[in-house]
Amino acid sequence: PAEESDLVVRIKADLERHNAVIVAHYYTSPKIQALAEETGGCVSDSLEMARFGHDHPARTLVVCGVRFMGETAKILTPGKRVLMPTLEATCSLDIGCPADEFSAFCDAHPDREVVVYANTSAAVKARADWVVTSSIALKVAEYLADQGRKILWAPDKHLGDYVRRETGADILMWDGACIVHEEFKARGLADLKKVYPEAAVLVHPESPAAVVEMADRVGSTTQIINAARDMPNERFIVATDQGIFYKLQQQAPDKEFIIAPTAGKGATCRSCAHCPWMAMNELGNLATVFDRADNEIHVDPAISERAMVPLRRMLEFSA
Ligand code: CIZ
Ligand code: SF4
Repeated sequence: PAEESDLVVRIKADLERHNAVIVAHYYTSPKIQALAEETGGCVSDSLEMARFGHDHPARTLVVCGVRFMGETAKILTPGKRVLMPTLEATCSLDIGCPADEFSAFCDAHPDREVVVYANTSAAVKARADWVVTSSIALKVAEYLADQGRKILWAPDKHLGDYVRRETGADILMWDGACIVHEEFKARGLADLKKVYPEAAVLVHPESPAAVVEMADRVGSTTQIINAARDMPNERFIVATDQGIFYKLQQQAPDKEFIIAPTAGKGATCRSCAHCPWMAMNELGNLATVFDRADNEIHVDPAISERAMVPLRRMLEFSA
């Protein structure tokens, strides 16, 4: 539509004028991902978003994703201005892990290395020894287990459970979950596999254990995209946010991708398996991102300085 192309023209001009670049997540809408690519920005997972924002020379980062991603960008590059289409875009993992309660939990278990998922607030990261994303969770847990360290893990219990099963690490778990991935159902997936027995099943480890167990590959968004490109299968059943279909189709245009069922039945679902907070990033609010006063990320300097330690460790560990 004409209106959309007007918005795109305006966003492109504003990016240039403000020496800004878009840093977008795979779960945002195809329009935002395409625009990020066209304008020299990045489309990736939270780990690569952090790295890209840190390394890119632009003075302003426009983070299209959810709030913790904006905060991570600000912490890693305090000298840059970090804007988001809306600061309302949060995450059930972040909401479910308030810093004061989490800090008390850590205080009660001083013998454990504190490992938190990137999907947390700056204040929670400031209490952590390690920050991980799903791309490097296994490696960090293995590294700590090899040294005989016990782990306090937060906030995603499904990812933590998966890491425990795979590494045998001694993990004490916070009780959090992603509202999107938690909805994938093993029963429905079993039914769908009967319809498409030759399809490979790709699963994000924020999903429940019964779904993870049925996977041909378990991995982060980037690992899922790479698997779809590299595996010989022509059809894939994918258990992660539907936003990823943009990249999946781009990287493997001849292959077919089917969303894993979120109901108990085999029927696929087009309106679910999509993060409501990621969906808050739209061309409309992106077009006014430089004009408002309510959408810049600020992080308390003391918290920021402390949170930078485990975040830097994350980037170095995965380098
Ligand atoms: O579920 C999320 O929010 C993910 C997969 C974040 C990330 O690490 O890219
Ligand atoms: Fe959080 Fe899940 Fe949304 Fe990712 S998909 S931002 S983990 S609620």
